[in-house]
Amino acid sequence: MEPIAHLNLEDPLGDARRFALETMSHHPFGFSLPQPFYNDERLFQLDMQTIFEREWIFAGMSCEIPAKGNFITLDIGHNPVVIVRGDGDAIHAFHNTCRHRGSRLCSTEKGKLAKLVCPYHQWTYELDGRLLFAGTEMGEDFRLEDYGLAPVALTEAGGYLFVSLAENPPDVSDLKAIFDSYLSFYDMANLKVAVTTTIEEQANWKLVLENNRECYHCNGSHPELIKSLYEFDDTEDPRATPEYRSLVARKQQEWDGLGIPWKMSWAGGKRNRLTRTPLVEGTVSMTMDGRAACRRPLTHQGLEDMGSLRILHLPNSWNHFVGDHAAVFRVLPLGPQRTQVTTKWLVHKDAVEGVDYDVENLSRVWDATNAQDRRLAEENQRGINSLAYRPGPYSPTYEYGVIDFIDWYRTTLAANLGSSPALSL
Ligand code: 3BY
Ligand code: FES
Ligand code: FE
Repeated sequence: MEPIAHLNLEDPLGDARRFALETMSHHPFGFSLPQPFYNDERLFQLDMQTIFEREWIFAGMSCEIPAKGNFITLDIGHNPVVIVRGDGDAIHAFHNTCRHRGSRLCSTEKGKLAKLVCPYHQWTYELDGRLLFAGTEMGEDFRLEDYGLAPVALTEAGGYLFVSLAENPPDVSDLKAIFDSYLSFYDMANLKVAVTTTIEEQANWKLVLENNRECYHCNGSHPELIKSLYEFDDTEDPRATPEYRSLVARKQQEWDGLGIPWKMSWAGGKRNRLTRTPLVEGTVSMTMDGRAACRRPLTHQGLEDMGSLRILHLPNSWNHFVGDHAAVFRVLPLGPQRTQVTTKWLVHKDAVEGVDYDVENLSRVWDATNAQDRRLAEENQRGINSLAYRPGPYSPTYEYGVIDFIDWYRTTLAANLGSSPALSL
């Protein structure tokens, strides 16, 4: 496909780009960002161009499209994307826009179809994107093969689906390796979504991520979550108490004996982190009573106390896998101060609702936690919008995860600004 020409007469983001590069080059390490990064429309657009249209974005799980013709959609800013399973287990991702006059093709979040048929004038595409039918009135020179759907880069890693809108997406081999190895332990092809929630937070996407990257606020804000989750973000948390460290050592020995992977792994610098941490002693799941919410395990092995496998994917996902279910979170920016957060609770596909699990019990802890985090992020945004806001220091021990996220953000922003011909100064 021809590259898309950008209207660049006045270079509307030129100032934003210069501001971002200039500010980032002086920004003190370990401090929150200057105000415009959290609330300005132009810097938001810059984030979309340099991060969300370039990096690998968590889209969904392959178990959501188990059969040929199953699809899911998502919007990355103004870019509707559709992911569909085709022949022979192949998964395809496309820009969800018709090659006739651009209508969006699939308008629901998920579904099943035999072909991709445009609702406007019924141009019809094969599941691999080839245009099959465009009526009989397109003129003699019209060639179906010139109007296939525009592909979007897709990576499947351990049952996760990532898409990148970039022409040359970042290398992803290390991501694939760690996801495939960690998640092979789970029956990923045989999971299903038990329930999904989508909330909109009136806060910049980076505030949603920053809030997730620390548990400084957990004791004060998350009474349900701290019943099962320790405030330590990983097994090397600098604040970890001797009791926690000895619990970690004990559990790791136990997990080694059972063949349950737990080692902390990184990919893409600070982009991905996978690690298993113990749950609060006496609990095996993120539920109100700490007991499993689903009788069917996620693994082939059965229901052991396997703590939580915590998966971080920047810029837009965090995840918890406990023995009986998983909670996967997807963040998509909607505007400078608006962010969509979608949570999916996964269980084994053979688990029967009302018999093996109860949706309310399954989702209660993270439903409450999401609502609490939403209020925190929104209050954070309101205060940042003040004339008096100045970047403030992150705690090196309590907020090292936030420091890592901001460091990833500024490095990625600078690298992508510098490397993109369309965006270079
Ligand atoms: O568990 C999480 O996903 C993050 C880390 C700590 C706070 N927050 C709930
Ligand atoms: Fe899709 Fe016309 S816009 S068929
Ligand atoms: Fe929180």
